[in-house]
Order: sequence, then structure tokens, then C-alpha cells
Amino acid sequence: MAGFKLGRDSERAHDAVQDTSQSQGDFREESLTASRRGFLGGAGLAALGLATGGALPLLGDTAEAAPLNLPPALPQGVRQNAILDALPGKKPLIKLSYRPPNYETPIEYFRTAITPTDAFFVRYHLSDIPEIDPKTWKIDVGGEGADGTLQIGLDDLKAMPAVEVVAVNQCSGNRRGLFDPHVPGVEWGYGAMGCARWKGARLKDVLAKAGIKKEAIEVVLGGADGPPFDKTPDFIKSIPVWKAMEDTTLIAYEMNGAPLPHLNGAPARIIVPGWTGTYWMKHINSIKAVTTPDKNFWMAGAYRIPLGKFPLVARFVSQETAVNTPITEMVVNSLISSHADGAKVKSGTPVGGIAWDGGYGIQTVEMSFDGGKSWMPAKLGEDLGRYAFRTFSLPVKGKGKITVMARATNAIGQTQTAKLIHNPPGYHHNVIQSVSLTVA
Ligand SMILES: Nc1nc2c(c(=O)[nH]1)N[C@H]1C(S)=C(S)[C@@H](COP(=O)(O)O)O[C@H]1N2
Ligand SMILES: [Mo]
Repeated sequence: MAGFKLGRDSERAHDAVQDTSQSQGDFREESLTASRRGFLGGAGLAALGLATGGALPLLGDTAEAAPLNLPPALPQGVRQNAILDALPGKKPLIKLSYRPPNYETPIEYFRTAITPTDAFFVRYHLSDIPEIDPKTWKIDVGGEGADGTLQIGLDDLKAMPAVEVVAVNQCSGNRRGLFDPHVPGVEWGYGAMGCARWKGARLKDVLAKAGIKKEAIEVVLGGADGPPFDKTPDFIKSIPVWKAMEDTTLIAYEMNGAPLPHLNGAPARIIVPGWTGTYWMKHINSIKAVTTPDKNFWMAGAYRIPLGKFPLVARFVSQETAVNTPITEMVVNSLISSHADGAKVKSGTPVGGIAWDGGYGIQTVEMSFDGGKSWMPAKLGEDLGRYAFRTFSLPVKGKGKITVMARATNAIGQTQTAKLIHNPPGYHHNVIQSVSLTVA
């Protein structure tokens, strides 16, 4: 597939604005939106400063730039005036920004456990996304935590034992647009996620080829895309060695039985099942084992959650501070996708959606047709593995206007929250969803 060329005329004004407002940090990348609304004064910055070691750039410069007309996310998640736009090779998706491309999947594609590749969301931090020739592309593998360095190409990867895993890739900021009070950042609704069947080589097999030392604590991942301006830090992420060594952590070159599409990371990307999308490095071209914690901006200054607020089983100890930790595994969650909010249904019609978690596996999904007064277990669909979406449904009961809710619980007893756990970067939204239906 051809590369992704940015900069259509109609987008120019937006591009210029975004490139300056975008400079650093996931929770500041769409600071324009935030500053326009006056959310990011000095106090806001102080609130965000929790994770940055004081290195926050000021954002005031872009405050009064042109509006972006982002589709507002209503509390129940229905987007009004959503801008649907087809990127090359993709179905029309909900456009949040064009440069860099941030496009979410409309809810109706979440009625199956596998998300179609051409409807799979697209998320980039930086807008320089080069075309890559898979024939000459190589990954540099090495670092001071490795015995040697090597270069691995696509044929080398394909010659290694191939592993397939069905796994959810969900952006840390999925549902950020539903945060109330509002937090700055890309205002995702429900669709910054997808589940695919990924195929590739194990990261641990590639690391073994380079000879990983016992002193190594993190594996640092870099991709071919880069910042359009020098001031933006390159997007680099690290994972702890224990996660890198899991059998399901892959360098994937296939998605749903076909080569990865360009916008989802061709020729190969990292798959970190259970963990949020930020670690799933696309266009992977550098893998380094290191013996000291990686201090780059995207580790030290972004994608962090306050300690003590969320369940935390998968720890990333080398990156923890006294107050926060990198986000790691996804929290247990579900989405009602069979019907849109406000739909009319016949009594007895199956209503349902999908549930997922950080890899412990979905144990139960309960549904309520009376606004949470009574709950019944839903029927679960096919089990595609503990990292996959699990479908669920139940025939709808009641008459007239009813409130449908779904609540997933995973195999270690974690469940969805009734109230939002507020956090400045807008992560881990797993509040029980309410959808109103009219039953005839
Ligand atoms: N090279 C590269 N990889 C990246 C990113 C990026 O900006 N550049 N974004 C990450 C984030 S935050 C997410 S949520 C996922 C999104 O994957 P997708 O675009 O295939 O849906 O890619 C991850 N990998
Ligand atoms: Mo993300």
C-alpha cells in the first residue's frame, strides 16, 4: 500500500495549528482544544506537572488559534456532527485530527470479537510517517543490555517461529472525551481500540539472537515515524524485560491474516497483549536492551497514572516514582454495541456488545435493563483467548424507555467502576455505560 501523504489543502489551517500546539506529551497533544476552552492556565499546568519532572513547555502561545471543530462527545458517548473521513485503505472512521492522523472506529464495528482491519483505529503522535520499503527495512537490535548488535529484516523475522495471538489494542486515552470535568488530550470516544489476530515472531526470540544480558531491565522500542519539528521528542517507549520476554509479546507483521496496513505499523509492529496501545510500537526499527531506566519524554513525562487510584497488577517497577507509574495493563471494560443510544427494539431482541481486560480473561458480563436495579448474567460468545474481545448478549426485557447497562468482571475479580476515577491525563475510563432503548 502506498504511504500516507499528509497535507490536503482543506486541512492546511488545522495542520499549522496542530503542529505547534502538539509539541509534547499525550495529555498535551491537543492542548489547542484545551486552551481554547481556557482549561490550561497555570493551575492546569501545575496539575499536569505531576509526571513531567517540571519539564513542561508552556502552551499559552497557541491559545487563540482557529477552532478544530472536534466532534463533541456527549455523556452517553453519542457523537453529534462526527466527521467521518476515509484514510487510504480504510473505511470512513471518526476523524479527531488529520495531522497527526487520529481516527477512531465507529461503534458498529464492535459487534464482533475481531475488528475489521479496514475499520481499525489509527493513532499517531507525530506527523512525519515515512513510506517504508519492506525489502530494505531493518530493525537494529542491541543496546548495552545486549551482548551484540544485529540487524533483522522482514525475511529474517518470517524465518523465525511464528506465533499468533488475538489481542486488543486500546489507546490509554480511549474514552477521554467522556471525562467530566474535561481533561486535555485527544478527545477519543469509545473507538480508540480494536481487536485483531496478530502474527509475528516472539520479541524474546529476537532478543535471544542479540544475546540479552542478565543486567538488562528494560527494552526500548523505536519506530520509523518522527517529529516534523526538532522540538518534538521522537516517540520512544520501553517495556520491562519481564513483559518483553512473555511468549505473546510479538514483533507482528500480519494483522487478521494479511500484511499490516501502513497506518497500523507496516512492515512490523510490537504487540504487547494486555497492555495499552502506547507500547505497541509501529514501524519498529530499533530495539535496545538497557540496564538503566529509559528517561525519554514519552516514558518519564507522559503515559503515567497516579499511584494508588487504579488496580495495578502488572508493575513496571524500574519506571515507578513515589507518586506515579507508567500505565501498563488495560482495566476491565465492556461496550454495548448492538444498538445505538435511543434505538427502538422489540422485546426479546438480543442486546449486547464486547468485554475485555488486561489479559486475565473475562469471567462474567452482567446486564441490567432497569438502570442498574437488577442484574443478570449475559451469555458470553466465543473465547478467542484471554487478550481478546469477548462478545456478550441477552434478550432485552421491559417496556417503553429503559436504561441498559453492562458490567464486566475478569478472572481475578476486577470489575468496572460506577464512577469515573478522575486522573489528569484521562486514562482508564471503564465507567459502566448506560444506553437508553425504547422497547416495543
Ligand atoms: N511508531 C509509532 N507507534 C505507535 C504510536 C506512534 O505514534 N508511533 N502510537 C502508539 C499509540 S499511543 C497507540 S494507542 C497505538 C495505536 O495503534 P494503531 O494506530 O495501529 O491503532 O500505536 C502505538 N504505536
Ligand atoms: Mo495511545
